[in-house]
Amino acid sequence: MAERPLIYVLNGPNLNLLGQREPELYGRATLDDVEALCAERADQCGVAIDFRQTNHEGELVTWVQEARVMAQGIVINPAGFTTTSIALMDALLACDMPVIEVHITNIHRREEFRQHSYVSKAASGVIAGLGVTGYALAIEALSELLEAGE
Ligand code: CA2
Repeated sequence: MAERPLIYVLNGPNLNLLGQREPELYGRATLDDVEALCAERADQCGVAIDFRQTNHEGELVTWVQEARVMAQGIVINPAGFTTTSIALMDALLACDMPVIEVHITNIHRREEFRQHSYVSKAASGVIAGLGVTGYALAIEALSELLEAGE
């Protein structure tokens, strides 16, 4: 049987707190729940995932560089690095593969400082405001892009 395409699902700072604080904004699902949701959708779509979270910008950049050689696509919620990290944008721009940016909340309805994303410059698509379902949708979209050879 052919090996399944590998998608890195990367999460930025403070997302380890999901489900523990601010449920009115981010919902009640924990990051473990999100990983299970992603694994289930990946299975249905015939892809494999490597799911990770870090609070460190350099580690996230290193993982993106790793994905460049190990994976066929990236789903990323850059969290607080969305609006600040040129290093993350540069690492993603160096990846010749589809990248989908996910935000649990609709960043465009929130404070102005959340609305500019460096990461979007390197993304094939952006999903925001659909809660953690956005992760599953991103995996589905990415698997379709890979199938179509894009
Ligand atoms: O909506 C999103 O997914 C965000 O990427 C989440 C980031 C925020 O900085 C972005 O503007 C939008 C924050 C992640 C922090 O997650 C927490 C979860 C629960 C409790 C506290 C923080």
